[in-house]
Amino acid sequence: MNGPTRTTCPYCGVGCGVLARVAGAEVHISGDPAHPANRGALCSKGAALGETLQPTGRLLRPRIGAREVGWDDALRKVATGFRRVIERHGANAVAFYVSGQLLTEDYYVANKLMKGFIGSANIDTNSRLCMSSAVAAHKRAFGEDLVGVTYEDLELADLVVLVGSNTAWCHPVLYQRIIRARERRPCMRVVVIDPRRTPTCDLADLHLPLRSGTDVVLFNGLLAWLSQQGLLNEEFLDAHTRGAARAVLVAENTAGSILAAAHACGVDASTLQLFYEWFGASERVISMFSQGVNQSSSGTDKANSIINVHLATGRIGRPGMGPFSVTGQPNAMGGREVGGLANMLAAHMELDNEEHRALVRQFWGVSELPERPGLKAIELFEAMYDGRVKAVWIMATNPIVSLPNAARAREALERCELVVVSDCVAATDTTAYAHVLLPAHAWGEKDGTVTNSDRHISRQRAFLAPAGEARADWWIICQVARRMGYTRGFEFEGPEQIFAEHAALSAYGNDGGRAFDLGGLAMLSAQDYADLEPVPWPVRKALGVDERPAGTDRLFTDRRFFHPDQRARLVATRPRAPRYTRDEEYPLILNTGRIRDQWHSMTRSGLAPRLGSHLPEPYIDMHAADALSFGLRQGTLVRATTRWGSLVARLRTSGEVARGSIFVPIHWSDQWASDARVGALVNPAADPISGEPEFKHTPARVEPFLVAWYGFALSRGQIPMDNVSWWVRVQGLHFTRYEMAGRNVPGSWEGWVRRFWLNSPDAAEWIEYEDRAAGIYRVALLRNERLEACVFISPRPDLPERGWLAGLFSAARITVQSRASLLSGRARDPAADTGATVCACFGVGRNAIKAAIADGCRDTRAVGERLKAGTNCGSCVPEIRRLIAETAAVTNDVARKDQVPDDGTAIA
Ligand SMILES: Nc1nc2c(c(=O)[nH]1)N[C@H]1C(S)=C(S)[C@@H](COP(=O)(O)OP(=O)(O)OC[C@H]3O[C@@H](n4cnc5c(=O)[nH]c(N)nc54)[C@H](O)[C@@H]3O)O[C@H]1N2
Ligand SMILES: Nc1nc2c(c(=O)[nH]1)N[C@H]1C(S)=C(S)[C@@H](COP(=O)(O)OP(=O)(O)OC[C@H]3O[C@@H](n4cnc5c(=O)[nH]c(N)nc54)[C@H](O)[C@@H]3O)O[C@H]1N2
Ligand code: SF4
Ligand SMILES: [Mo]
Repeated sequence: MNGPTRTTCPYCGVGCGVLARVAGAEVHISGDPAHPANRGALCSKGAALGETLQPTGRLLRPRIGAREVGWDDALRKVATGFRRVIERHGANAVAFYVSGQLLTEDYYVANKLMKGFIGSANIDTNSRLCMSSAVAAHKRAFGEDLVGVTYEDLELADLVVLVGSNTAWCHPVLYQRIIRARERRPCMRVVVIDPRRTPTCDLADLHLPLRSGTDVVLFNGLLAWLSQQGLLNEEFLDAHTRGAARAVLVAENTAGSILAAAHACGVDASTLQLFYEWFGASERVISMFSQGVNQSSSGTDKANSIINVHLATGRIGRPGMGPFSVTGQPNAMGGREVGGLANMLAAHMELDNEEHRALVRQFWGVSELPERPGLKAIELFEAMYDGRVKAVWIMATNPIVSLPNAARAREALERCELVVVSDCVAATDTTAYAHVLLPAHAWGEKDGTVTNSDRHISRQRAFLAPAGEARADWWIICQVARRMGYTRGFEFEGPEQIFAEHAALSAYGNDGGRAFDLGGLAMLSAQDYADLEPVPWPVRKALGVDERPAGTDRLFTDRRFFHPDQRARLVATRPRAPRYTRDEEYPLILNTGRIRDQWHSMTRSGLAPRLGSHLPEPYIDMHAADALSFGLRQGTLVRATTRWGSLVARLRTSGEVARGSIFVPIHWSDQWASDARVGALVNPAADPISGEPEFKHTPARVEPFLVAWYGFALSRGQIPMDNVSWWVRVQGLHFTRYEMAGRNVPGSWEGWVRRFWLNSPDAAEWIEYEDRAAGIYRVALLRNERLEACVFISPRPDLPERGWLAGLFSAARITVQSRASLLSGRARDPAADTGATVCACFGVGRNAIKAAIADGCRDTRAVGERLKAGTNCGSCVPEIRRLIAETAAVTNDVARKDQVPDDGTAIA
């Protein structure tokens, strides 16, 4: 067995270091204790990476249409296709749509090709949907897109404010770092500002469930209050900022008193006052914000209203304080560095800055550069829709799932003359529309760098041979560039050469006026690059002969900002209502976001059985009282509809969602469910400054989706789902699970099952049970004493739990005892049925945890000691705590009439 490869997690922007050890056909994954982001910890997604590396489903060879072709044919097709469109319609008729999941090196050459050589700025990225409001706010406040803090600052803070961030699920290792820090320093307080009561609130001393979209009022109110209390840092404001007086005046005029602000935000005035007082009294404050802030038609103002209160109190550039926009994707930050957004140039230089353009022209050796921004994501798809853009190359993103108004995006691709898609996976909702498909390296094969949320540049290193004929994204781009005739500028032979050029550009003509400077890394040898340790930028060129270039943990320590006058700006922010608000026809607000164990459109995380068991299905989460008033029951199917589209999913009443809104997770595409692409429902409004879509606020309505039967199947083989009205597919260990429902009851269930689903002609053994009058049918299929498949049908959604049955697929043979209980779906020994997974790391189920609690485990520590649950990544601790609280409530015999009965559906 070889030593482990040190690499970086391909999921979230925390950017954890990972050790990957290849042992035969298996890859063992663990956290890298030497990486500053995680110091050895991993969350459930990172820990399950080993389960996602199988070749099943990979795109292995280039394709033109349905035909597999050689690389040369595919590359030539792309190059000539793009050339032809450019010759006929000009450079602005082509576009790239790229992603924060590319490596910096891939991203750099994509940007260079489009802006430097093709001569259009039509390259935009899915970061437009993610970070662009933060980018715009940073530029307004600091003169450059800068995140000043380091993760350590979170641990040093006395007050951590989490705004629009479900940190526990979306940045789990950071969340654990906050928890640990608070254990060490109990004086630390945590405030969560989110309309939902998310699992992140488990840690919160205070939760402000503000009305969706009202963050600017809340922070304007804080600014006004700080000013009234004489808590502004006048010295700092005078010496290092501009715009304070106006910002305060506008804040006072728009937020008014605490009472008025509380009213507008729909929160309790005394709670709001408490938050303001804590903020006022804590010098060391971190305000960490994410998509509840960015993904809004006032996202840029929301972010500036947060930055304002830090500037106004001078709480920036020192340990334990500052505004902190966390990045989502593994290389969202790297993409901003290379200029992957349509309104940036490269290396934090600006398109509309003549001096910057001149520098980049010289550096790239080109005579012209676009002077105006290209099309931003939504505009880009609109331009495809109406024919202005005729050729597009999509890399490492799945827009048919992730764009707002996704049905329109699909039509746009249908209308586009040439759609090229680079992906690692063959079947995605987007690859279905590609004329040319290019197979890219996946994680484990990729080799390059990424930058995480606190500016640490880390290496992703390859430890696997590429699957099939997959190639590096940078290689693919350079090959197309050369075939388009750009023979100079794309001769790179490895990612280290690209990185060196990127680093050199960042230092080119940079006299300190641009913070983004990797001058110290521009001369790395191939070996230095191979060995590169995580380092936070800026990494300036060392001046002394023996000095090694060092990174920079914290920015703004010298109180110098990057506007020409070196002062920061407070931006006067006026609250605006979301673009579309609810009305009689659409009385609810649709909020969308993430769940703990899935990543975006599930092309990777969907493959890992242990990630599929926590929340296996899409759902519509709603307040129990609203459910009652709309006549909907937990566990039944519900259709949610907006002016743009609709979906069908099971109803959940978790208690997390406030009245008047619903929450739907973003992850399910057409590959995994019949009708659950939430992007199809999202309105197309965007922030006027950043162009970031309003993913968190679309007026919606709900109604029952009536079906005649519910069912599920677990099967070793695939089962076609074309004869059902609704389905979801879940990857299990040695089986696939299908949740399904239908509007028509077949004459004979047995006939139906044999004909459509389990048509096995061989000598498999059938065990059946049917209660025709009750509409219940159950069948199990055994082959060589192993469970091959089972199907459960009922007119109601109260089917047996799937956990115990799922475990039978790992059994070498089905014992006589389990045969007897197979069709009941319940183990005879209740302890054998551990229930739906809560702890993904150790595969501990809900029933097992409940049993431990009943047996005397009264806190999460005791549960951890007994079952290990919650002791690895810790992301399930909030859920375990809730189970403990529920059990306590039950044993205290508290009458809980409002509780919706547990109907046995799989959703915990
Ligand atoms: N498990 C998992 N982790 C991920 C990802 C994933 O797919 N799965 N994706 C990664 C990516 S790319 C990103 S961008 C991040 C996103 O990380 P987060 O931003 O933490 O995740 P979201 O669930 O999109 O949204 C955060 C919260 O915003 C709240 N919100 C909605 N409207 C408002 C509002 O008006 N004001 C406020 N204050 N809050 C509001 C929502 O209720 C939600 O809880 O996660 C990253 N990490
Ligand atoms: N409703 C709603 N929609 C949202 C959001 C929301 O909160 N609500 N959030 C938005 C945000 S913040 C984000 S970041 C986006 C994410 O949305 P997407 O970027 O569309 O989501 P992914 O599923 O990550 O898509 C990545 C694709 O690239 C492929 N891929 C992975 N690695 C590589 C690689 O190295 N090379 C190549 N060529 N391909 C690769 C994957 O197989 C997958 O098909 O979703 C946005 N959409
Ligand atoms: S927190 Fe989890 S998903 Fe994010 S980088 Fe770390 S291990 Fe990966
Ligand atoms: Mo994101």
